[in-house]
Amino acid sequence: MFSSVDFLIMLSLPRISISFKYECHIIMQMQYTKKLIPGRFELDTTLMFKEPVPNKVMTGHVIRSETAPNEGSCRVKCYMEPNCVSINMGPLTGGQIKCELNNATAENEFVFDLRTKDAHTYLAIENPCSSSPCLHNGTCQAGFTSKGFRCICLPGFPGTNCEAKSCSDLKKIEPRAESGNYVIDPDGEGGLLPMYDVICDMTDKDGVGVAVISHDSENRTLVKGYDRKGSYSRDIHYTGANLSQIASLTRVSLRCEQFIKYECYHSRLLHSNNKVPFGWWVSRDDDKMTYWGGATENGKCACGMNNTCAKPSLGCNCDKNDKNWREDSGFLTDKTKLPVKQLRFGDTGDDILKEQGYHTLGKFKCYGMA
Ligand SMILES: [Ca+2]
Ligand SMILES: [Ca+2]
Repeated sequence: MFSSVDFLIMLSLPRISISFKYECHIIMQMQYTKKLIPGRFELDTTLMFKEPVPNKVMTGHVIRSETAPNEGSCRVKCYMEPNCVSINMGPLTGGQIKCELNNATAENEFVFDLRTKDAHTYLAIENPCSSSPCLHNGTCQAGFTSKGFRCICLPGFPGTNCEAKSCSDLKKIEPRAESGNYVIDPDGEGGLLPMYDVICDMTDKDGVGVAVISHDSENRTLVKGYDRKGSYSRDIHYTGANLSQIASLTRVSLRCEQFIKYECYHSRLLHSNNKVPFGWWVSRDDDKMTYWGGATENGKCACGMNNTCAKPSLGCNCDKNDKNWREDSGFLTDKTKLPVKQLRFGDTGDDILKEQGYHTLGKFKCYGMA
């Protein structure tokens, strides 16, 4: 709806737009070479000024005071100052007016900072920063990017809106951060969206800051009536994040883990005569994983690692395949494979033997800094 000019700034007073544009060019040529972070001009940024409010000024947020020949020049000065979002303009005296550049607008908590002052004018932009989108004391600058703002973040908070990469990063920078819901962005300014509502447990694992991702299959769940190998299948859906985001979290974390348990009654897990297991878990990249929690070797459960299984020649307690309730459980810890995407089981089809099992899969947790 707006025509394209060298750069575009929305003015509510069209008659001064020409001199305004001219001044912008002059100032830009002076400033262009010495800026490290590109300003509004370089990024072809738009500011939307609202209607001027006569006989008002905003107090307590002045970042700089300047003089200018007219209101349009004041707007230019605000445009050139990345933190400026509103202006107090004084009366014309000696051919100049005073322009106070403010880093806030009279909204939300600052609404009472707008005071009456005769012969002055308050002028504010449509301010996307008034909702404080930048986390962790990052500075919000209006008029940048397609969202209408950008965040200048403190070190250690690389996300687009100054999110931390992980709960451990957050805890390191803010040691007093408490357990609760946080937004983290494991790949920082990279293309993956932040993960919302991640629980950071700030007391587990000696208080290093543990990211906890929930899923829809945490309850102990019956497996019955599925005899063929892997004929029982349960997809795992994680809360608040997709598998790409979780994979990114595993890469920035030192350790990740997920508890897995199979309780069995005459239901084999990993052992079979032709080496194809009855049950397995599927990695995030769709690999069929044939070891169980607490083990690292294919065909083994935790008891198989230290030769304590119910039948010592087999790798899992459940592989004894008898009329006793048994269980195999432990933590999966290969962060290049986790989290568990799917669970598969079998050998629960014989009604006379009362074959059955229960699976339990814990929340996915990552902590430490890789
Ligand atoms: Ca990101
Ligand atoms: Ca059986």
